[in-house]
Amino acid sequence: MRIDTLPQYTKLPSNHISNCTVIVVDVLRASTSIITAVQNGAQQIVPTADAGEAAAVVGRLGLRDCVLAGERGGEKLSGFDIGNSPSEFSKSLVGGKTVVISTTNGTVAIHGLSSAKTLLIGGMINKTAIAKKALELKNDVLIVCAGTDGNVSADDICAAGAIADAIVNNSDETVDLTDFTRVSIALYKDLHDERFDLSKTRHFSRLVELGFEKDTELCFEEDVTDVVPVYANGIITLFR
Ligand code: 3SL
Ligand code: MG
Repeated sequence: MRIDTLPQYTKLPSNHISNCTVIVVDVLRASTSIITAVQNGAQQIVPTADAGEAAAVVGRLGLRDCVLAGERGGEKLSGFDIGNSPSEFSKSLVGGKTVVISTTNGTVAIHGLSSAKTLLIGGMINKTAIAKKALELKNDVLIVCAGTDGNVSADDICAAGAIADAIVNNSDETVDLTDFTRVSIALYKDLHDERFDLSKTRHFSRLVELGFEKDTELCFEEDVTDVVPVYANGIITLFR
């Protein structure tokens, strides 16, 4: 098995990913919110790239069974039920419901990677569970960091490294790692051993400025859940 890592989301030709397990990582915060929503019993999650489309989907499905979630610039979109803080996707709110979500980078990346053989949503909170699932699937893995506003985001690189490290640690066979995957594992280990200060990085510090410090802590908790969300046919559900 080979693990490659893309530092930031960019459109890829379908044939590049049609035989791969792709893991999308937007650790701050879309991936973590989506994993939390699935963990808390959301029946399905509909990610949309566009905020207007999200509202239209809710209109079509009927408001009573839907939760409309999303952000732009980190802040809740006007008229939406909730923003993009993982803690907002509580059991009492999302249990048994359809969550329609639109975020600046994460949901755009999920859409753009839909031609993957299998498309999984990863973060720190499910790093070992997703690593084991990727090993079960036996295909080459491409970890795609969503990035922030078209830039590389160190938070995503650390989480990608955490997932790649978990794959290596749970594999019985030698795993072939590309150079950037090795870089991401090294950054994750530096974060883990407090040699790298993520709080100084751009997206992390912006979220703290906006008052979302608690989210940055939640998003970097490791192995909180075994839930692995999968995206297929326009919806995210629990991978079984
Ligand atoms: O870009 C995204 O998809 C969001 O996760 C960004 S934020 O953390 O909600 O600002
Ligand atoms: Mg992000």
